[in-house]
Amino acid sequence: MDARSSRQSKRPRNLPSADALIPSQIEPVVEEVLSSTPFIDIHTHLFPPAFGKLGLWGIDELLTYHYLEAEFFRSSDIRPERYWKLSKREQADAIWQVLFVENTPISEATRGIIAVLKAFELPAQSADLEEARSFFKAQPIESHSQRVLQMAGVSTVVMTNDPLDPGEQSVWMNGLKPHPQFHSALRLDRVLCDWGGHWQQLVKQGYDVDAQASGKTTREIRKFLFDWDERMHPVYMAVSLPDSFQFPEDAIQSKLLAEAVIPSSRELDLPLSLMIGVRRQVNPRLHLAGDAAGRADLRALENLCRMFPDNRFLVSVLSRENQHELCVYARKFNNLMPFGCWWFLNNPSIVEEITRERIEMLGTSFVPQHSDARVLEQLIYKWQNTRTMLTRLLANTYRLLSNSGRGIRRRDIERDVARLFRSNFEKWTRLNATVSPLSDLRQKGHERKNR
Ligand code: FIX
Ligand code: ZN
Repeated sequence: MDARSSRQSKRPRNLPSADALIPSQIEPVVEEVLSSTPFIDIHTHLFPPAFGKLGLWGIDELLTYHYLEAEFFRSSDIRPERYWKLSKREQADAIWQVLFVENTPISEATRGIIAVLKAFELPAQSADLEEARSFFKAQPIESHSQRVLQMAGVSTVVMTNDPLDPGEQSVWMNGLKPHPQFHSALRLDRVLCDWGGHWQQLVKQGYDVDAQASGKTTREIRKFLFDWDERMHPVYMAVSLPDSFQFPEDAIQSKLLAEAVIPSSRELDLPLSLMIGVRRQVNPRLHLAGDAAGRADLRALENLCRMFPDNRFLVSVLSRENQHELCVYARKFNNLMPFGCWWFLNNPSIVEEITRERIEMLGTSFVPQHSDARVLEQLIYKWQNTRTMLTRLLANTYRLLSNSGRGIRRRDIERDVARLFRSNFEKWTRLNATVSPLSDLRQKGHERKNR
């Protein structure tokens, strides 16, 4: 058979394959796949019940989230100093009154509270919080936390675990049974961003380090990291960095990164997560709500990716202006995995812009979102919003592809969604070896949807 007749006997090349979706099916299938695929939430500040009071949940914690506190001070005359003296319950009442009763909750964070109330069939317009309070009070935390993960469509969350946090330290030191759904991340802000304020804590833990990071210090920090790796089994090491971050530079931070953290994460085969662009405490009166964002010089990231090609970097940048550069660097360095729309970026308009840009420049080789949840039930609205936005965006992306001549099948969508929200991360971390097969998880996702 000559080449021409062989071509004629096949399906014409420019026709989509037989199982391709027709345009009107694309969006419903994308929605279905997104909702039945359990996501991995790769960065949160949540804890499982074994951490006791460190794990935040319930209506008072939801309302006193620092995102809402920042908004509260814009609409209330109460001075921060007075607010901090109130009990948690009084603070929550004040925020409810100002942001939900006296004003319409249209901001992203206030709308999130409404979505959580709705998810539990609680009133969203009452004058007080009594019904919500008694509902949460009646929930046993173990089953409640599993239910929330299920409602959020999340199989696994990654915590933020600081080995120098006094509250956490004792939990880890007393030996902890690993939780199947809460994985740890070894957070190194105190070590890397404020060595002067924390080196003595390492001394107390038995390491021979000094204030100038001289002598044996970097070797001892490596030992410290190995010991904590043994204790926590983290899925990555992490640090948040200011907009002024530079690497390399003549500073203790650079030395600790280059001689202790980066070699250890390589030897332990752990990625290093860098969250760049936070300006801590520009308004200390607002406590946790007092941090801001700044544009960073991503040449520091370029240097890290080039100088350490055998290390894997998970990277989120806080400034909107840095997002395009981050995509460009990800195209240059395959040891760089962009992730999430962090903090002030986690608003539908900005998430949409950033995610579209990433799809256009990186295909499916990034992790679109993490929740950064601090309060358990936030998982519900944050992941609901991500799924709503992604449905629109992915459906549009597939329609463009379909118009360009490549039919899109359900299994293509399933593979892409699994890659974006699971396997990119699994491949980079130890989760790879420990999670259940996606087919089992998807089945559970279907069960969730059909309940
Ligand atoms: O450094 C971080 O991990 C930040 O996400 C938080 O500290 C920040 O306060 C936050 O909650 C942002 O969403
Ligand atoms: Zn965070």
